[in-house]
Amino acid sequence: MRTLELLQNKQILVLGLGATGLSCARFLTSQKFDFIVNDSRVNPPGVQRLTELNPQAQLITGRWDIQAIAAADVIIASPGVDINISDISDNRKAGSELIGDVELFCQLSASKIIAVTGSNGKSTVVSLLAHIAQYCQIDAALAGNIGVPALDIVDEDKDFVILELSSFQLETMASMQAVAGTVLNISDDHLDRHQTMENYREIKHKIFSMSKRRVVNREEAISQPNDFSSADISFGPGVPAPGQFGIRETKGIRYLAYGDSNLIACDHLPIVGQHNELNCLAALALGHCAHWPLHNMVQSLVSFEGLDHRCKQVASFDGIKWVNDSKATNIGATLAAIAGLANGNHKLILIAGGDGKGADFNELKPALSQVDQLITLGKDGHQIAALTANAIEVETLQQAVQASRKLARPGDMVLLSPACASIDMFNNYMQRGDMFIAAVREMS
Ligand code: UMA
Ligand code: ADP
Repeated sequence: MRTLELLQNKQILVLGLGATGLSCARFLTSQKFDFIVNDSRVNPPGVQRLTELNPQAQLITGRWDIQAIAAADVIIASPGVDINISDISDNRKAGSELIGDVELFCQLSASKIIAVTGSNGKSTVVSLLAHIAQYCQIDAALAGNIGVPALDIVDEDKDFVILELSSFQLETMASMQAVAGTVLNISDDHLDRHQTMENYREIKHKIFSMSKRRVVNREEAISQPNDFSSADISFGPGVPAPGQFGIRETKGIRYLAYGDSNLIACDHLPIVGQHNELNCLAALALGHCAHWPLHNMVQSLVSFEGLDHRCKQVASFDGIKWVNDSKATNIGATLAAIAGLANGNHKLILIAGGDGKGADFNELKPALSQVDQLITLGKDGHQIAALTANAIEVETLQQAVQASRKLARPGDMVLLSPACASIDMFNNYMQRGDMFIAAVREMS
């Protein structure tokens, strides 16, 4: 770990006391820095743990403390805290530093970083990279938006750190120098915070200016840097040019491919759907930029089981398949699930709805023609139901599961892929997915 000038003899303020705030508190305490924590909620989740960690730490809750903000030399904001609100932006003193925990990590860590952002697929790709690293016996750790605050691993001094980065984290970053970075894709998400797609895209694209090699989705213009060129390494669903990653069909079999070489038949991949083929290509391209051995990386793909709550079949009874895609918290993810799972041979029943985070649901409309029955719930369920004539609106997830059971016939598939965040009805997407599984199992 490098030493850090930034924090020496400074007034340090941590905003937010969730996983990130606690991780900052742990780090600052271990390095013997004094600090204040401010959380605008009355009873934030980490109070007890902060007291155990550092009984001297000053905690202010229930409001943003304008005086503490004005006095701070360094403000470390949690990703969920909107740094553009006036309480924060209007009251900072001139010359103060406003950073996130990942920025601090990047200034401290000497590990080589592989950085991944995108609207969808981040957790899948970083977990796949961690799986590949383990298979190839590469010393690597996983951190960031995946759920491990970056500072929690800063003293591990790994050869590689694989960082999952959200737009919220990128917003407060400037000095990362990743060996490779990618924007997997961009679709409407978090516009309640970022306001416009232009702004959201600009924040996502910050990853490119902080990466030595850029891994680019060549099929999606919005994800590409403005100066995208053949010097970049690209991935996409088409046949790859030399030095690029893509898909090639040979004698009726589709393969992941690198330039002229077919690497592995897509049928042999354990995670399904075209979106997961792209995720595999992106992971291979990132690993390749880090000089990981391509042959071993490809071998490792077959043993990657994918993550829970992402297009996973969770039950099959009476000939009906039940698929949990609770992590589909935006329209792009639900579009990918429908594209991957709709199939003229069976009826598809889709359960959707929740908190749409300001998204324009019209983008869902064309894909709904592949859905035989739509069942909606939640805060914005009505908006989704209004897109099609064949929608049923329900109050609870249990009712949605019961209604699906009544409608489904042997051979059909029921897919929970909400296109919305879960916070209007559940603690998080995991709880939503677990409750779906419980309701389905109860019926079986
Ligand atoms: N808080 C306030 N005022 C606010 C908002 C939040 O005081 O207006 C406080 C809350 O009371 C709470 C704390 O801030 O005490 C929570 O901070 P946080 O929302 O930043 O959450 P953390 O627990 O620190 O988790 C964050 C990420 N959360 C968000 O970006 C919302 C986690 O991503 C991440 O795993 C973790 O840091 C470690 O890096 C979660 C997420 O939902 C999974 N990410 C979004 C997504 O994937 O779409 C971006
Ligand atoms: P993130 O970490 O970006 O939220 P996840 O890997 O957790 O991504 O997947 C979130 C949702 O997006 C799931 O519903 C998953 O099926 C879907 N998904 C995964 N990869 C892609 C992709 N490349 N394009 C579109 N949707 C995807």
